[in-house]
Amino acid sequence: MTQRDRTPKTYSRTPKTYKRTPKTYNRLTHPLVRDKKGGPLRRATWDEALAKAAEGFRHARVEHGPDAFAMLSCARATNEMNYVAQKFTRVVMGTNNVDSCNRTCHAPSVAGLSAVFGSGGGTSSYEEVEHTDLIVMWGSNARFAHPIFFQHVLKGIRNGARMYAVDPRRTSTAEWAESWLGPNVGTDIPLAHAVAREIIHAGLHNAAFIERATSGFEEYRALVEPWTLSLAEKVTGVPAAAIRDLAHTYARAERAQLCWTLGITEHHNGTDNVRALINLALLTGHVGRYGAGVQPLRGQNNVQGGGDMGAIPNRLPGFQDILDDGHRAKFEAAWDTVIPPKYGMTLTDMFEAMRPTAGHRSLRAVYCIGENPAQSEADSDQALRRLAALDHLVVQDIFLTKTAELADVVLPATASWAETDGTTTNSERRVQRVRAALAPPGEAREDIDIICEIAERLGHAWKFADAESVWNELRALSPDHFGMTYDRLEEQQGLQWPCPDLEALPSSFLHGRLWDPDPELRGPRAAFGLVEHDPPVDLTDESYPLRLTTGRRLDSYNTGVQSGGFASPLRRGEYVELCPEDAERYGVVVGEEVRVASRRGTVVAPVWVDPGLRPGLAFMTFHFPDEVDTNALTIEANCPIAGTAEFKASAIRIEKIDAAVRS
Ligand SMILES: Nc1nc2c(c(=O)[nH]1)N[C@H]1C(S)=C(S)[C@@H](COP(=O)(O)OP(=O)(O)OC[C@H]3O[C@@H](n4cnc5c(=O)[nH]c(N)nc54)[C@H](O)[C@@H]3O)O[C@H]1N2
Ligand SMILES: Nc1nc2c(c(=O)[nH]1)N[C@H]1C(S)=C(S)[C@@H](COP(=O)(O)OP(=O)(O)OC[C@H]3O[C@@H](n4cnc5c(=O)[nH]c(N)nc54)[C@H](O)[C@@H]3O)O[C@H]1N2
Ligand SMILES: [Mo]
Repeated sequence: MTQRDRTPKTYSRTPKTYKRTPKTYNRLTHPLVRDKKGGPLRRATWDEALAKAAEGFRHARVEHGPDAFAMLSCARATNEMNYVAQKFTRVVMGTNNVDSCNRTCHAPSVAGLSAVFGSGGGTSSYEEVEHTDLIVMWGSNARFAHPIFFQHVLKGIRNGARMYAVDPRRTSTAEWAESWLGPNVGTDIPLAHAVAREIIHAGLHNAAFIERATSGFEEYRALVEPWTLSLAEKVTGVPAAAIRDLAHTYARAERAQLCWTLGITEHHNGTDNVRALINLALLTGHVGRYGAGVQPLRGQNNVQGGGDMGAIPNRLPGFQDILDDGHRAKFEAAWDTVIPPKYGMTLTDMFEAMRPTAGHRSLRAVYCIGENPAQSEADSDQALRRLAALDHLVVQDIFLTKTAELADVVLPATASWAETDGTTTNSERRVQRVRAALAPPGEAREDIDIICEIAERLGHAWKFADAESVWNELRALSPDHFGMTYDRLEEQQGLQWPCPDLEALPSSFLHGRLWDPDPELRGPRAAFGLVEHDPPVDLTDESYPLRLTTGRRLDSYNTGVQSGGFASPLRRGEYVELCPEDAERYGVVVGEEVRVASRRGTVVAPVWVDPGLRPGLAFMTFHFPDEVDTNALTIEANCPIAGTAEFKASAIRIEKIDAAVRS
């Protein structure tokens, strides 16, 4: 293992000094309303809560126009619920302002893949990593964050595949890799460009594929030419020999899977990072064949499906462009409405439009279904202030989140998992059925029913007998989903899109067309992305000398609402993780509380020591924001193409808390 000279990982037990008690979340069992801003939330009947929710939305639309409204749709809920949520936004409220947490994670993957291949899905299936020769996990800790996918990876390794990991931290995933490359945070473009240059100089690129199926190769060759192995070593910190080895191994592999996640996307230039990786697949022809492909592993159980259902500001259901007159006309006829011929606001735009100081606070009313932006947005203090300043905030959730605590109306929903019928779509584009097995707690109601009740109060009586009738409305409007009836989904244990045919089974991988000898059937060329290195926005300096990167642990989930509330022997709570050298340098020990400061905020967190980190690099999760609000530290520097924030790169300092001051 390259860069593996560091001492092996040791996990000490949770130190006794960790005294913070977990906040407990109980399921929401009845609606809540707030009579006036600043007042308390009180119990209400469904009728009262729904009427108040609807009246606030009506008021915003009448007083400030359709774009004063925005919907945050739930990436954990079903496809059917996401379809209804975007329909509510477009038909009832007359705007395309609908988005979800896809914006905070894989929007750059969707933007990058769409720009190159015309569609935003990962190109391969899970089973293909079992039948490939090389798996590269780039900026992805799948062992922790995608344990089911990782089972397929392990099977692939058992079948003889090699695995490489590219991550600044020697993660649990890297432990399984044959080779670990540890670049400095935010240097993936130089690393990818150096890999490309080495492949070209060694004559290992796939000239026939490049000639037939791609465009922009000569410009790309010129762009990567300065990135020699030694320059790349200097910028990325990865030894030249390891870069050379990755280049040769990737180019020589018969079939290779390039998988990435947030280590690539959560940067101010996330889409450029994605393009830099796709370039490598184009250069070697590792795409459009069984076992070879590019795969962003999506985050939430249905974040792929939410986007496919049109719960994004630029696409109608079935990934159909809103700016296309023909697509709009089809939906306008089906829904008897007029769809604004412009893209709506992304989640990032929404927070900008909420700014109370902006003079024209253009966004006034938000319907937030199953998202917790008060704790998941970068620079969370700012996000909280903006949410609190809205005229009307309706939160529909299964728990009373920090976001719900700010709401004017709180609506208790059923959980998509085990309490709801419908479908969800995973990272390999596979649509699968979910079924209600448990009764909802208290008065909680299904997400779809609640949205339809509000729609009805605003003059749109939609009659959906069940989830299947929503799905059939979608199927009639989305050619990619037309062939997936509930009966077939049941029979086949799920189907992958595109599935336009009621009989034929869909292909497990995308873009096989690129290999077709017939230029007509081959379709548009895949373009190399001419992207340049651009280091993180939040620079380290004398005052903020440490690079903080944030991410996940196996035992907890996102803002912790669904995983953090119970005391479990597994629960470690939040720490600021440092390498042994830095712990020694700052004179701090495991369990000792320290002040962690960035240019945006300060938190107090106990120290953890992880030899998988290197000097100058610190790590925190965002799983326990009620105890340590990590996002008070992160920077809201967004990718201009996808709107994703640079959660992966903040500059911080660690301060010892003087024992005398503390007591
Ligand atoms: N257990 C668990 N599983 C989850 C979740 C959870 O909260 N808990 N959340 C789900 C969600 S929403 C998502 S989006 C996925 C996310 O899944 P992942 O993206 O795998 O998770 P992260 O830990 O956020 O980030 C992955 C890695 O990026 C690395 N990284 C940081 N900066 C850089 C960089 O500049 N370059 C490179 N190459 N790597 C870098 C980090 O060290 C980290 O190991 O996980 C999903 N699965
Ligand atoms: N520092 C830092 N911050 C990050 C990230 C990072 O890596 N570092 N990652 C970002 C990423 S990738 C993501 S995806 C976001 C996640 O950000 P959010 O989506 O805001 O956070 P979650 O904790 O996943 O919130 C999920 C909510 O959905 C509710 N819910 C679950 N199921 C249902 C259902 O069926 N119906 C309804 N109505 N509600 C339901 C839960 O109760 C919970 O309140 O965080 C982002 N923030
Ligand atoms: Mo995510």
